[in-house]
This record gives sequence, structure tokens and C-alpha cells, in this order.
Amino acid sequence: MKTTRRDFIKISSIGLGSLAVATPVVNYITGNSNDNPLSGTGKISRHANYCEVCFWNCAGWVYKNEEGKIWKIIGNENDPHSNGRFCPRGTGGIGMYEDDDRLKKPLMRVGKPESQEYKEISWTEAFDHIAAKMKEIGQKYGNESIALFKHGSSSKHFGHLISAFGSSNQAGPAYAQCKGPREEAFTLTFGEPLHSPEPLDIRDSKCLVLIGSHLGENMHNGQVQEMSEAIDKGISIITVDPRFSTVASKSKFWLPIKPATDNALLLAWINVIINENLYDKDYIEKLSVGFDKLKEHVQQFTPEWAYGITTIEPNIIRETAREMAKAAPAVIVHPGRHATWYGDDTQRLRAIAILNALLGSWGRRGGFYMAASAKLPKFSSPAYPKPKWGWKDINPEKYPFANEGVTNLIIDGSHPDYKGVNKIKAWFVLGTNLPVSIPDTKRTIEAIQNQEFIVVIDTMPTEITGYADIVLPECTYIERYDDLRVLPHREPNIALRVPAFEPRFESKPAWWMAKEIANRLGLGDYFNYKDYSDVLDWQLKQIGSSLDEMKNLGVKKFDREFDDLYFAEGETPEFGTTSGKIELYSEELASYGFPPLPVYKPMPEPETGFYRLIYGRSPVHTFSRTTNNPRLTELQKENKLWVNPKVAKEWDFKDDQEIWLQNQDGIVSEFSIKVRITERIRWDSVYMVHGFGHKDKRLTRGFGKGISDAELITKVLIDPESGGTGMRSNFVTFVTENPGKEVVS
Ligand SMILES: Nc1nc2c(c(=O)[nH]1)N[C@H]1C(S)=C(S)[C@@H](COP(=O)(O)OP(=O)(O)OC[C@H]3O[C@@H](n4cnc5c(=O)[nH]c(N)nc54)[C@H](O)[C@@H]3O)O[C@H]1N2
Ligand SMILES: Nc1nc2c(c(=O)[nH]1)N[C@H]1C(S)=C(S)[C@@H](COP(=O)(O)OP(=O)(O)OC[C@H]3O[C@@H](n4cnc5c(=O)[nH]c(N)nc54)[C@H](O)[C@@H]3O)O[C@H]1N2
Ligand code: SF4
Ligand SMILES: [Mo]
Repeated sequence: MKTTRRDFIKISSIGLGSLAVATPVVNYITGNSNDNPLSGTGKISRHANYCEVCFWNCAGWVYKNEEGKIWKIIGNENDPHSNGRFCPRGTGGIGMYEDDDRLKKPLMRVGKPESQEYKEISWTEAFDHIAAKMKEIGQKYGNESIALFKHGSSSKHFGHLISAFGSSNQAGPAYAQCKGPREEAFTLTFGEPLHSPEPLDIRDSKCLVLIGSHLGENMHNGQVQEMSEAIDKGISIITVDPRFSTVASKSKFWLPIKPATDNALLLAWINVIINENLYDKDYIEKLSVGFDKLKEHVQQFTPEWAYGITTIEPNIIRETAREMAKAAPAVIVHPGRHATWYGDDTQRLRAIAILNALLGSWGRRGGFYMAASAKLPKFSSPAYPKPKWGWKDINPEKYPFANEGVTNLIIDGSHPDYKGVNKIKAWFVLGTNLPVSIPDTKRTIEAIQNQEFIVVIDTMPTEITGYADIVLPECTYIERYDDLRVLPHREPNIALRVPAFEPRFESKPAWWMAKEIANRLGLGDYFNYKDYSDVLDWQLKQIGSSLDEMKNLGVKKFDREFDDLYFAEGETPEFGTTSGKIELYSEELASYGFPPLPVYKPMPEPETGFYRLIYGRSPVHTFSRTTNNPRLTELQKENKLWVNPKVAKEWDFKDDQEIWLQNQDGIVSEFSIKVRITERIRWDSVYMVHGFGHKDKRLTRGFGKGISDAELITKVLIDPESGGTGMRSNFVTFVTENPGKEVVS
């Protein structure tokens, strides 16, 4: 049967399994964004925004109805991230605004540090207290001892504040818990990271290789849309996943690999592509270094060798390698995004980068295009003071290739067991739910308890807020200005966010909070504006636009400076690596004692009765940030545990039976999870969606619904090159009787 784009969209809702789909939100998913409700009524209004439900940051319009109430959010047709369509989560973003469980007023902890009792305070009290504490801690330990954990658009404002105060200790989970190893592996190989959105030319690709990347469940909008388009045009997809993912059902090949063995498959593919002369000789000869060493290195990694490790048959390994080569250079071995799996992640991503190089897909149509960003002038602000030390100095021996703040290193510097001199003593946390997003929660909490002061800026009472001394309620993205979205794409472009509503309750935008704190610290010069719209208007005027124009457009595209989306025929481009070439062999890695050519390292295996815990995304949720959302919990309120029928039989499980999980370190899940018996998962693993099992009772819809994978991730395998925390190294067994754990909340 021919696959159509509609089929693909349908399949992603089929992928929702038993979820209720007859809700208003679903209508928006396929809803036509062309129906212009502005016509005729005169009362309905639309307001430019870009979505903050995930970091694809699709641009769209927030609509108000005749009564001035929120009506819907839809995509902006001119936006290359959304192409006029939002994913189900983006559509459900209005639930973030509507949620009555939101943080409403600034809160201050009362009583002992470990108590979770708070009193409401005024904004003035909150700011006076924060500024006084910052001064006190700065005087005692140096301003560098204050760190910022951050995720999301508004974190920039607190990043600015902390930098102005004199600390560069800033990090977010989007690096060491997400794409860190990938960015460093691609930088080592091609001289530049991939950024977001990744410059993948999926729409013109003929073969897409997905190693874990579960597009369709991972709803990165533009990529999913381009993949649907490419499916229409007959793209051949090779999916490597121990689980029959939604996209596996759209693939020509599904390789149900034994988890933790991908490096062996990648090396065998490289072996076949080189030994069968399937690589792009001209490209490799002109543009790369180290081919001979690579060729010699991979001789040992035959498909027969890989079969014993991966359980993928040698003829399938050969056939899929030929399939890629047939499509080259219009082929993409997808680099994935959440790359922190097994602690050998820079090595795996190096193998992926090298495979793309051999196929000649970098800089080629249907492969990786050369992205371009719009250029915006910086709003004037004094230079930052130079900190005496930064996060790298917490342990200079660790993670030599980390180019962005490593959250877990800052946690090391905050922990009571830290012996170094560069101690962290206070945290600001904005837009990240650290107990859920950083593995080894126990260690994170020990680090928190070793701090003299913690401020959390959030929209919801999620787990992290319970550890704060002061909680500041931020308004949602629908109620505030933020920076212009400036992200790379085929065409440089910018997108605007304006408030469609006054903030609900007493919530406020982060830019205002940062500015008020700065004023109290004598750093007002760094926030030299009245309202953030002044900054936007000034910046826009410098590039020939204005706030008014952008309010009407939402998105503006600019011409590329050069016609260099792909490499020109015969061109010999220079790469940002040390050699100026694509580095198949990395002298740089060698110089730090790391393998200069990718290697396979066997990983620990589960004991009898234990199964590897793997996790991924639901198409209707983002991490833990949406699992209390009134719109999105209607679509899916809990996660389920995927269990293979063979395992279910051994344990005598029935579908929807409630069980608890216990990991290799004896940690038992706080809540229970329903079993989903399915052939779609290997017998050696179990699978769940991340972000459920909230432990804070103030989250009335999310509390106790399903299990949090994070609480079972106590064993972390850290990638020594980048600091990325491998989290798929945990094994669980089943507990069928209620262990009667008390919920502390
Ligand atoms: N709907 C939705 N979409 C999202 C997000 C969200 O929260 N919700 N988050 C966004 C973010 S920030 C990120 S980083 C991305 C993450 O999305 P991806 O980068 O696609 O995530 P991965 O963790 O690489 O992929 C999860 C898949 O890996 C499979 N897997 C597990 N172990 C192995 C293994 O050993 N080998 C192989 N080959 N596969 C394995 C799982 O079965 C699952 O299908 O998603 C983004 N998109
Ligand atoms: N076990 C496990 N851990 C993981 C992952 C996994 O799959 N499994 N995925 C990893 C990946 S890929 C990533 S990118 C990270 C994501 O890590 P996080 O970004 O920490 O993810 P969330 O759980 O969504 O937490 C977001 C927090 O920000 C708050 N928030 C939402 N919007 C706003 C806002 O506008 N302003 C403010 N101030 N706060 C806001 C939410 O209420 C919530 O408390 O997690 C990583 N950690
Ligand atoms: S992919 Fe979905 S959730 Fe993410 S920014 Fe776009 S619309 Fe929002
Ligand atoms: Mo991520």
C-alpha cells in the first residue's frame, strides 16, 4: 500500500494506543490553519508567539475569541519550523496558560531547610531577600559560587543577570543530558555542531537511517513533516530500535537491535561500505583525513562479528549498508538528539558522523545542508566582569571536549563530597525540573541540601520547586515578551513572541524579575530598558523592521548571504577542524588519550529476572512539563510499561495489570504502572515514556499517574569526552505486591 502523508499523521495518532482521541485538542492537530477567523468578526484577535512546549520553538498565532478569552494556537504559515501546523503538544500549549495548578505568588520557605512548607510573600520581599542573599554569599565565597541551571527562552534573562554578577557557572539539561556528545562528535569530525533545528535535508533525502531517533513520537515538527513528505516521495527508511516504534512501521527495514550495541552495528556498516567500495571516493579523498587508518581499523568489525553482539543478521547488515550507498549522497544517518545513552556516546556519534562522511552526505542535497542564521545587533549593556573561575575549573581533568556548561559537573562542585576549591554555594534554577531531568536524583538532592540558598523560577509547582528557599512564579510564554527567536535554517529567519494576555495570578515575566534583582544589586545598567518590548523594537529597527511590523508578520525571513546551502560541484570547502578537513581519524581525541577512531565497548548486562529500562517520548507530551497540562492529560494521563509477551507469560501478567518496579540498586518505584503486553518490544528490555509519575500533590492531574523513569536511573555511565550522562544503564525487575511506600510530598 502506498504511504501517504495523511497516513503518517494517522499513524502517529494510532501510536497513541488506547488514548482517548475524541477531544477538542485533536481537532486542532489536523485543523486547517487557513481558516482565518479574523475575517468578518472584527473582535477576534491574533498575537504572534513561538511555542515553548518544546525547543523546536515553532512560530504561530495565539487567537483570542470575541470575549477576549484564549481560543487556540495555530502555526504560522511562513515559519520553517511549523509550516503553519503545530504538533499536538503545541496545540495543547494553551493548557499551560489555563492550568489552575500554576504557581500564583512568590513563595518563601518557612521552618527547617528540609521542610516543604512555604508562605506567600510580596515581589518586593522576594527581591530584597534574594539580593541580600546574593551579596552575602558573594562576599563569603565569591560571586562565582552562584550557579544557574536553565532551560528555555526566558533563561536568557537570568543568564544575563548571573553573568553581570560575575559568574559563568551556567548549564542546562539540553547539553549533558541531551545533545552534548552529539555536538562534540560532529565538531570533532566536521568542525561544527548541529545545533537546533538540525540541518537535515530530509525532504529531499532518498534514505533515512534512524538509530533510536523515534520521529513521530519525538514530534520535532519540521522533521516529522519533512519525513512525511519524503515518505510520499518513496524515501527508504531504516530504523534501528529495540522497540517497534511508530516510524519502524513506516520503514523498509526495522533492525530490532539488542540495546547498547549500536556501536558494533555502526562499525560493521563502515566495514561493508569501505570493503565493498561503496563510499564516495572523490569526496573522501578531497575532503577528509585518516581514511587509510579507518580502513585498517574496521577490518576486524565484520558483519559476522557484529551479528554476535547486535543480534542483527550479517546479510541484513550488508543489505542495509548497500541501501544507504544506493541513495548517497541523498542519505541521512540521523544523528539523533537525546544522545546520552551508554556513556560511550561521543564514540557512537563519531561513528555516525563518519558514516555520513563516507556516504558524502554532509553539504549535499538530501543529506546535511549548510544552515544560516539571521544576525541581530546586541542591545547595549556593559561588559560582564571576568569571573576568576568557571565550571570547567570545578574539575579541570574532566570532560576536555565539553563546550557548554555540564550540569553534573556543577552538581559535583555543589556536593558535600567535593574536595576542590571552586565550590558552588547557591543555585538559581529556571525552567528545568532537576530531580527529574538529571539522573541520580539522590546526588542532586544531596547537592541541593549543601547549598546556602536556592531560588527556583518556574510556572508550575513541579518537583524542583519543593527544594527552593524562594519560588518565583513566571508567567507562561503566552503572557510575556522574550527574545526574538533566532535559529538556523535553510533561510535565515526570526520569530517574535508577544504577550496575548496579562499574566494570570501574580505571575511575572523573567526579564522583569532579573531586572528588579539587578537594580537591588547595583547592576541596573545591564538592564537599561523599561519594558522588554523596548529592546525588541530597537533590535528590529536596526535590521529594517519594527515591533509593529513583526506583530503583523510573526516571522520574517531574510536572504542568505551566500548561495551555499550545499557544497558546489568541485568545491573544496574548509572545515572548522584542526586539519581543515573532515577528520575520520581524530588527532585531537588521541591527544587526550581517547580512541581516535570509534570503538565498541561491551556494556553491563541485566541479571536473570531483570530487564533493561529504556525510555522515550509520547507524541502528546514533553518531558515532565506537560504531564499536568489539562489539555494534554486528556489525551494521555499516564505512561504504561511495554513488556514482551514472552516475559509477560513468565510473570503471568495481564494487560493493564498494575505493578511496581525495582532497579538493580534496590530502588522501588514510588507509584505503580500498568503493563502493556506487546510484541513491539524485545524480551530483554522494558520501555516507558519519560516525564510521568509526578510526586508533588499540588499537581492535581499529574500526581501519582504512572512512573517516573528518573527515580529508577541510579546508575549513570558518564561519557568521558563530553560529560554526557548515559541513562540507559539501569535494569529493573517487577514487584507485583504493593510495596506500600509512603509518598512524601
Ligand atoms: N513528543 C515529544 N517530542 C520530543 C520531545 C518530547 O518531550 N516529546 N523532546 C524533544 C527532545 S529535547 C529530544 S532530545 C528528542 C529525543 O528524541 P530522540 O533523539 O529521537 O530520542 P532517543 O532517546 O534517541 O530515542 C528514543 C528511542 O530510542 C530507542 N532506544 C532505546 N535504547 C536503544 C538502543 O540501545 N539502541 C537504539 N538504536 N535505540 C534505542 C527507544 O526504544 C526509543 O524508541 O525528542 C524531542 N521531541
Ligand atoms: N530520565 C530521563 N531524563 C531525561 C530525559 C529522559 O528522557 N529521561 N530527557 C533528557 C532531555 S533530552 C532533556 S532535553 C531534558 C529536559 O529537561 P527539563 O527541561 O528539565 O524538562 P522538564 O521535565 O520539562 O522540566 C521543565 C521545567 O520547566 C518548567 N517550565 C516550563 N515552561 C516554563 C517557562 O516558561 N518558564 C519557567 N520559568 N519554567 C517553565 C516546568 O514547569 C518544569 O518544571 O531532560 C533530560 N533528562
Ligand atoms: S514541535 Fe510541537 S511542542 Fe515543539 S515547538 Fe513545535 S508545536 Fe511546540
Ligand atoms: Mo533533549
